[in-house]
Amino acid sequence: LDKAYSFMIRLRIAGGVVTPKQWLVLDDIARTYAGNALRATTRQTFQYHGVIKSNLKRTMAAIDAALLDTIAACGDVNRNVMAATNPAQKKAHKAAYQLAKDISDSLLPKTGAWREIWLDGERVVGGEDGLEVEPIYGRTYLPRKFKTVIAVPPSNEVDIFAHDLGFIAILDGNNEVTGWNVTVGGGMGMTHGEPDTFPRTADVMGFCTTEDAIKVAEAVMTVQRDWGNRTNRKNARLKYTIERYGLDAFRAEVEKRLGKPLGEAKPYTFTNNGDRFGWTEGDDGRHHLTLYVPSGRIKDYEDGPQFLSGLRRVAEEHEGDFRLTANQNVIIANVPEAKRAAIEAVVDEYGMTKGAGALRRNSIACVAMPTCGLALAESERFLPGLMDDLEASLAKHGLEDEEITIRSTGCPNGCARPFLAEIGLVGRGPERYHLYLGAAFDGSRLGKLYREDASPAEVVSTLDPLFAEFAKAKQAGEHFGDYLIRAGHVAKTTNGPDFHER
Ligand code: SRM
Ligand code: SF4
Repeated sequence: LDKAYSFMIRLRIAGGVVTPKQWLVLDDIARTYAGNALRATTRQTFQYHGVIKSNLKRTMAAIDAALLDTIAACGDVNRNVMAATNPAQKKAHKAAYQLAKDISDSLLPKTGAWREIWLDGERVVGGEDGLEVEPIYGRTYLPRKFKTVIAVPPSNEVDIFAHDLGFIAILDGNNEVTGWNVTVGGGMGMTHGEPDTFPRTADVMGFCTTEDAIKVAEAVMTVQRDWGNRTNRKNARLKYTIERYGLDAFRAEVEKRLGKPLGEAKPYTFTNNGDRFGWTEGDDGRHHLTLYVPSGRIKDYEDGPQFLSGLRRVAEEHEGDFRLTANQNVIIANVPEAKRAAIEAVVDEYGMTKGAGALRRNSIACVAMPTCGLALAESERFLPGLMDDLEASLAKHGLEDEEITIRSTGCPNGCARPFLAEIGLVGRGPERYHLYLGAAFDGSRLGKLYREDASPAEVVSTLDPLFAEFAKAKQAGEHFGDYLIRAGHVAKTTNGPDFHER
């Protein structure tokens, strides 16, 4: 008898756009092989948990039948490419989504191994020594994972500064994209007690046209392929390469490979890194409904929202599409006026949530226990209870409507991008969290370690007096993270190397 191994499967869904037809297949897979749950991730895709080994091939075949795959969802390659979801900015979203798809396709490993292994495809024929040679990745792929995102201001919902490579849409007065600012060298992961490892916000490196964007992506990735550290995985992400060589040298090499200089970066403004909830109307008259899905866990909750069944019902009659957001939420997008009431009725019937309190609306928790082997503490199962207590504390100080970002992870790998939340909680051990404060509400600045190894109760008792003070002293429009810096509670982090300085 073989052991009862079970697996996590992660899909590749560039830009997080899923058709109703695909949704129904993904739902079937969840019901048949994956414990009746779909997990929307912080990279706009889905994971299945608990797929037993003997069902792996069947699950992959079903994924393939939905015209989806899991290629490059993991590994030292360009991962799922994210794009801004705002369907209300139709033209800009279309351009961002197109670029995400094009980059995803062009940086995708060309190997046929996935089909060979999972779908009994034709045997992969390699070079002289039988090994396949990838046109971009070569024989040794990248030194480490590589992540690309596309943002459309004013929303920074994709957290552009958290990723290796980013493109910020530069819009003209008609909301048309005139080109892209290029960002490089962001990343979240670090190791506790190892100050040589740190999260870092990306630098804005220059500007390019849509025509050049794929070549720019290729150039950035291949410089990292050739310059990245291959002897120490903890120092291998692009953020460390840029720290080692300097941005100027990195840009010069990218321009050399591109065959032309990048343009001067153009002005842009971000306002927030969360989602919009409830209904919005697009510039083409279509309607879009963002649902709040706690930690992206789409299932039928006992005595709670019936997300799995409800979204299945929506998919059965929906003519538009679904969009997964980088904050683990789901948008029922492109609903014609005539269908809006019917969708609304299904959402209500199944108790799906069109919003939540201000803190919850701005929350993300990574999976952590029980499935993540790297978790040092709870996260997805811990954050809701903590938020109950924090919401009570905020209400006590009249701050219940204050938009404050909060994110938790079970370890410092940073899968919920906690260092870019105004309240960041990072697991240290059972019931112990480092508390990071002072990040920017628009996702442009990292927080700082404020309190070490706090229990959940200590997190609340630490934040309560800060909320009280903030309620009294905040200036008009001032966010919590900015206030804490102005009041001298935490020092400002400027980039990454100064992240550990207190
Ligand atoms: Fe992550 C590893 C879950 C987004 C940084 N991440 C893992 C693994 C696969 C654990 C493992 O290697 O054994 C986790 C699986 C847990 C489980 O039980 O499902 C895991 N990461 C997730 C997800 C599901 C979190 C979520 O709750 O939504 C996200 C899936 C992304 C996707 O769909 O592709 C997820 N991970 C992220 C992000 C955020 C992002 O990409 O926007 C980050 C920080 C950004 C970055 O990469 O810098 C992130 N995950 C990591 C790292 C640390 C990387 C580093 O540079 O140090 C690891 C560990 C590693 O790579 O060695 C990791
Ligand atoms: Fe696991 Fe750590 Fe990522 Fe959370 S942050 S999912 S605990 S690897």
